[in-house]
Amino acid sequence: MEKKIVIIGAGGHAGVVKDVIESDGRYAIAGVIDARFAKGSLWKDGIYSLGGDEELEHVFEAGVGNVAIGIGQNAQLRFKIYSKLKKIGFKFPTLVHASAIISDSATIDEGTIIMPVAVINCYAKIGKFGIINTAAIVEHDCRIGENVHVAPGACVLGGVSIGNNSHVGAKAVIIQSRTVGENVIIGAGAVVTKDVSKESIIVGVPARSI
Ligand code: JB2
Repeated sequence: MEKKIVIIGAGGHAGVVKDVIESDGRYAIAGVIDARFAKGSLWKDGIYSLGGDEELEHVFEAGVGNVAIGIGQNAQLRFKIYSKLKKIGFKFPTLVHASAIISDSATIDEGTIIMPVAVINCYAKIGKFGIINTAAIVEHDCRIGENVHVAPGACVLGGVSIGNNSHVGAKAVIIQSRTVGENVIIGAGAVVTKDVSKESIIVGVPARSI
């Protein structure tokens, strides 16, 4: 019997997460949790809303033991939701789209979602509940912390370290062996050539702090 999973959030990112779950093939989607959609209303493609966050404990007690965080845009919110769901007892499977290429020697922690045609090369390590988004590349030996979002088309070259809660913008490039601190935002298209200290926002080519 397929195991059941619930998606938290029902916006744009959740739609891609739905596709990943279906492509991954190990879980049946029980519904979405989002106060924006009334309980019992159709979300999309035969998937219904189970109500808002106040329904989470009932959903868990009803036998839906797995969860996917379907909110992409806000790292703080993702962390808050992760902590709440963890307390209830949900499991956070790693979900991988069938088109992604992942080295056998790479490790990916719980709740991280690997989107279509992403590549994760050898000995890379990726922390909890992150997003490796569409067509992103995480090269060999990278160390990616928890709750990191590598946005579509970004390229993280070999041996890079990225701290918790950081965001690598779409099509950004981080040159090999650089270290990026926690809570950093790297703008879309930036080329990071130097180490980046925590809490910074950096943009441009070559990337500079703003
Ligand atoms: O606390 C919450 C909560 N806060 C917002 N609990 C639950 N269960 N749901 C919450 N939401 C819901 O997340 C909102 O009601 C909304 O439906 C959804 C966020 O949808 P939105 O489309 O605004 O953002 P997103 O995170 O799905 O997608 C953004 O980030 C992605 C990475 C967009 O910028 C996408 O284009 C981008 N690819």
